Amino acid sequence: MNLIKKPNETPNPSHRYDEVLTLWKTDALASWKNENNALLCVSENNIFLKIQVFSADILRISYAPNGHFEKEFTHAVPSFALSTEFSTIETQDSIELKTALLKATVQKSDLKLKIENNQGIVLSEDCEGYSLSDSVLQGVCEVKVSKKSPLKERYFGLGDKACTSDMRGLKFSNWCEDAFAFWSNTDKLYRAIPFYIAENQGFFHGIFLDNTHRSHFEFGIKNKKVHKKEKTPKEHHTSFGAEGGEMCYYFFGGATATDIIAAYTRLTGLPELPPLWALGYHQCRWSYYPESRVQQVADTFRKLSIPCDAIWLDIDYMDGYRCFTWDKKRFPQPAKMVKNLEKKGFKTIFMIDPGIKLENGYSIYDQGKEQNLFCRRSDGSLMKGAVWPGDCVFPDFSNPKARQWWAGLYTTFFKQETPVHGVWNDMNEPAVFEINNKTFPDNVLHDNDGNPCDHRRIHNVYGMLMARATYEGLQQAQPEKRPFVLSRASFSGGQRYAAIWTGDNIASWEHLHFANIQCQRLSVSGYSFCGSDIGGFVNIPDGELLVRWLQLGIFHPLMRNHTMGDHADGSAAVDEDAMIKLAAQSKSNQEPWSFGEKYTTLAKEAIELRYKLLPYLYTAMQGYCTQGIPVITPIVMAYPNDPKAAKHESQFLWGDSLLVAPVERKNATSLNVWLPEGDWYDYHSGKLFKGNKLHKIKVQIGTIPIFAKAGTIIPEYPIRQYVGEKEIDLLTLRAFPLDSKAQGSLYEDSGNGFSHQKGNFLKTNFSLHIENEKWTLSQEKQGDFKPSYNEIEVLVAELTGFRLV
Ligand code: MIG
Repeated sequence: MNLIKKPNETPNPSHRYDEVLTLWKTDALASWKNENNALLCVSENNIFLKIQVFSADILRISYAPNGHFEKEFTHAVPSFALSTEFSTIETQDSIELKTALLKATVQKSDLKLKIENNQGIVLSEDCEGYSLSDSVLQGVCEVKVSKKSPLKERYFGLGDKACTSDMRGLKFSNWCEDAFAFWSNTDKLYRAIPFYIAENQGFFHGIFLDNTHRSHFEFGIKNKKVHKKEKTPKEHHTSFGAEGGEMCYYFFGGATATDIIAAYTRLTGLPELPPLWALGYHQCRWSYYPESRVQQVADTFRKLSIPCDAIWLDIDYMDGYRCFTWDKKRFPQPAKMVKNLEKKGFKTIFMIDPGIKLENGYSIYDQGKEQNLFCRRSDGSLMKGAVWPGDCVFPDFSNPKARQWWAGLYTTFFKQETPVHGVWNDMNEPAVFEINNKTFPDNVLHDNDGNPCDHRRIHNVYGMLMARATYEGLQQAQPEKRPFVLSRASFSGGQRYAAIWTGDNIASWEHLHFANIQCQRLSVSGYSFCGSDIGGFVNIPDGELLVRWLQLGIFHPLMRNHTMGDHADGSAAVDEDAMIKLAAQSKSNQEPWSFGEKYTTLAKEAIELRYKLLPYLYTAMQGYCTQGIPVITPIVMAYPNDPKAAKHESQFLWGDSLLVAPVERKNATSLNVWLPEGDWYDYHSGKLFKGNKLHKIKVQIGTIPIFAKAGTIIPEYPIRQYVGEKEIDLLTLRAFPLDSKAQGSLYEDSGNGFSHQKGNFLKTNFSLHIENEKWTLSQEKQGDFKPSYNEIEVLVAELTGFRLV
C-alpha cells in the first residue's frame, strides 16, 4: 500500500509502505517580497512562487517547495535577460505584479494566479493551480499547473501533432519518438515543443513549459471533481506538467496570435536566414545510389526543365552505415560527383545519424571512446543500442566537449573527403531499434552542459543538441556560408539550428491533410522552416496525389520530395523481411516525372510557381528570422472573431498577404473557400472576390487556389532552374488594389553568406496608387544591396484581369 502524505507531515517513521508519496499544493500566503528582480511569494506550507519579468509581454513563473529553485539553466532560452520594468503592490486579498502590458495577481488565500491584460481582460486563471508529487522511490513524479478553461477557449500550437488545428478536448504527451507511419491520433511524434497558444473570444495568451522531461498537456477537459460536487458551474481545465524537474513556465500576452508567436520565437531564439537555395525545390530518396543514379536524377531535372536546387543522399552513401565515410563502390569519387552536381546547379546534402558503429578501428568510434564522449549508463558501461550499422554507441550531445568534437568532424571530413552543402540529422530522438520503448533507457547519464542528469531530462533535447553540434560544425567548416541543417527531432529553441520535416508519413490523401495541419502547427510553434515528405514516405502516391502535394509544398519553406523504397538491404539491426516488404510496396519512383506526361507538366508548373514566388517567401522568412513572425498562420488564428474560419482549417495565410486554400481531395472539381473579412483577389486571374463569404470555386487538377488580400503587392522573380542559374533581369509586382492603392515589401540580399548583417541587403517598400487614371509606383529603400534587375514590371489586378502599367 502506498502512503500519501501531506508536505511537512511526518508519518510514523517506524511503519513501512511500498511507496511514500507526497503531494504539494500551495496553501495561504505566508510572506512575499521583491528579490533579485522577481516577485517571490511563499505559502504557509513553504512553497515558493517566483514571478520574473522578461519584457512587458513575457513573464516567467516558477515554483519550488522549500525554495530550492533549480539553476536558471535551459537549452531553450539562449539569453536570460530580465527586465526591471515592473511594479508590485499588496492589496487586501492579493499581491499584484504589473508590467506595461500584463498584470499578475497572486491570491493570498491559496497562491493561485490570475493574469490580465492592461485593459483588465482576464487572459488566464489557475484552476487547481500548482501541484508537485514526489515519492521516496522516484523523486519528483510530476509537476503540474492546471488552469481554468473557459468554454470558448481554443488551443493551438504544441509542435507537430497531426490532429485537428484546435486541440480543445484533447490530451498529449511530448516525448520525441521515431513515429514511422504515424496517424492523426499518434500522441508522441518526433518533436517535443511544449508551447501552446490559447485564444478566448479574440484574446490570446501563450504558455511555454520550459521543462525538458516527458511532458503532458490537456486542453479544455471537463473538471470532474468540481463537476460532481457542485452541479454548476460547468468547469473545464487545461493543464500542463512534466514527469520531473521544476515547474517553470513562460506566459506570453499580446493582442494577436502573431504577437504571441513572435514573442515565444524571440525568447527561444531566432534562426539565421537560410541560404536562398535552401528555399528552392529539393529532391530526396531513401536512397539515391550509386553515383550514376544521382547524376541521372540531376540530369533529368535539367532535361525536363523542372527547377531543383538540391539532391539528398540518404544512408546508403555510407560505408556500412558508418557516419563520415563513403561507400566507395557506390560512390568511387564523391568529391568529383559533388563538384559535377554543383556545376549543374545542385547542392548536395547528406545524412549523418547519431548512432556510431561500435567497431574498433573505425576512427570515429575510436576517437569518441578515447575522449570519453559517448553516453554511458549509471554503472559506467557504454550505452549500446542497435541502429543501422548494428551495435552502436551514441555521442552525448549534451556534453559541450562532445558537441565540439562532433562539429570538428565536419571540417575534417570536408577537407579529407568531400565538402557538402548541407547536413541531414535523422534518428536523433534518439531512435534505437529492437526495443519497444524505441529509445535509451532512463538510466543513461548525460553531462547536460555540466549539470549532470539522466536520460529523462535530456531525451527531449538530444536531437536538438545534435543539430546544434552539426550547425556549429558547418559554421566552422564553411564560415562564409549560412549553414543548412535538417533535423528530425527537436525541442523548443531548436529552430536556431535546423529546419525540420514531419517525418515518415504515408502517401495518402489523409496524410496530405496532416502535412498541411502539421506545418501550420509547427509554424505557429516557432518553427516556420518546416516541410513534409512531399508525395509521402511510405507507400506510393498516384500522379494526382503527388501533384496536389507539390501544390501544397509550394507554401512550406522546406519543399522536399522524399520517399522510401530503394535502399540497400542488409542493415544488421532491422527486421529485414518486413523492411524488404515495405520497400517493395514503395518501390516505384516519386520524382516529378514518374507518373506520365500529364502529371509531369503539372508538377513542373507547381515547382515553377514556387520559384516565381521565391522573393515573397524569402521576405516572409526574413520577417521570421528577424522578428519571429510565422510564415504560415491558420486563418482561424489570424481571424479569431470570424465564426466560420475554424471550419476551414486547411486554409492558411502565407506571409501577410496571401491566403492559400489547398485542394486535399481526389478528383476534386470544386472547392469551398471561406474568405475572411475584406476583399480578396484570385492570385492567378486577378478576379475580385468578396470576403466574409463562402465561395464555391471550380478547380481542376492544375488549380492552385491562392487569394491575395486587397491592398497588397506580391513580388515575383522569373523562373530559374535553380537559385543563381542566371541573374534576375526583371522584378514583377502583382498589385491587388484596395481603393486604388496597394502596398508590399520585398527583402533581398546576396542569398548566402553574412554580408547582409553589415547592411548589404535591400528592403523595399512599394506603394502604388492611381490618380487621374495613372498608376504611380513609389519605392522606399533601406540597405545597400544592388539587385541585378533594372526593370520592374507592374501588373495591376482589375475587373478584366491584369493590366501591365
Ligand atoms: O529508419 O535513413 O525519417 O526520412 O529516409 C529509417 C532512412 C531511417 C528515417 C527518416 C527517413 C529516412 C530513413 N530514416
